[in-house]
Amino acid sequence: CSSSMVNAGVDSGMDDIQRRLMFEDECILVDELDRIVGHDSKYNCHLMEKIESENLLHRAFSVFLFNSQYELLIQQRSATKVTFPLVWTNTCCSHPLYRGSELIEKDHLGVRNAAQRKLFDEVGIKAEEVPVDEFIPLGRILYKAPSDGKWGEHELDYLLFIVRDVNFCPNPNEVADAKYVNRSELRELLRKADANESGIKLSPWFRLIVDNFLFKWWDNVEKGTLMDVADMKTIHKL
Ligand code: DMA
Ligand code: MN
Repeated sequence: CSSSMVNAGVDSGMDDIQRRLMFEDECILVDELDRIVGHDSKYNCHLMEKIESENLLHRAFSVFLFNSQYELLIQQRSATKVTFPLVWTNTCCSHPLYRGSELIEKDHLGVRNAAQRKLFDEVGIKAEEVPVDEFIPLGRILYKAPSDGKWGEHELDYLLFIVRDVNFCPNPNEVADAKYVNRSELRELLRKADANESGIKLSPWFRLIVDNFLFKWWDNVEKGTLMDVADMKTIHKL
């Protein structure tokens, strides 16, 4: 009996690489004030039933990378992603893991280290092209969002902006497509998503960030004044 037979029925259809990450990645559990309260597998942290019954909340990050033309790099998640497959979203999202380098709270270095790691794993951007000091943490949001079936998110999400010209080479297991958009191209994408046109869907966290912050912060990207809008004291409950 092959292992795929053994696994049939239990998360059947889950991509092997994504399944491995579900159990290998140990997420950081936090309370609503972002204080570390423990850790659990990525698998458990994204099961809606567990999120509800154990009130699991984990730490995450969302990177917004702009080029020197002030265009935003966005990606379409691959069909193999367990949560939110094929939706369009910001440059890169994931979780700082429960390990030394990603638990460093000073200057949010743990989250920056995780962002650098995942920009390479997902989008193929080399670490030297995204030095950790270049990430500008702008704020934190707290949100809950169901995905398909039994999966969902309940995250305390760090918003990290970076303005750099980079080379990218998406990992097809993570990313189906990636492209730069200017503000009007993003508005057109939002319109299509709202109109259910061409099957365009957006991730719930990207939509929340776009609707609450992105367009005003885009002005600061252009003016080089992102530091002025950084607020790492507030946790916005969206
Ligand atoms: C999780 O992203 C983080 C946010 C902000 C939604 P993800 O599902 O892409 O995580 P991973 O890349 O680790 O699967
Ligand atoms: Mn998550």
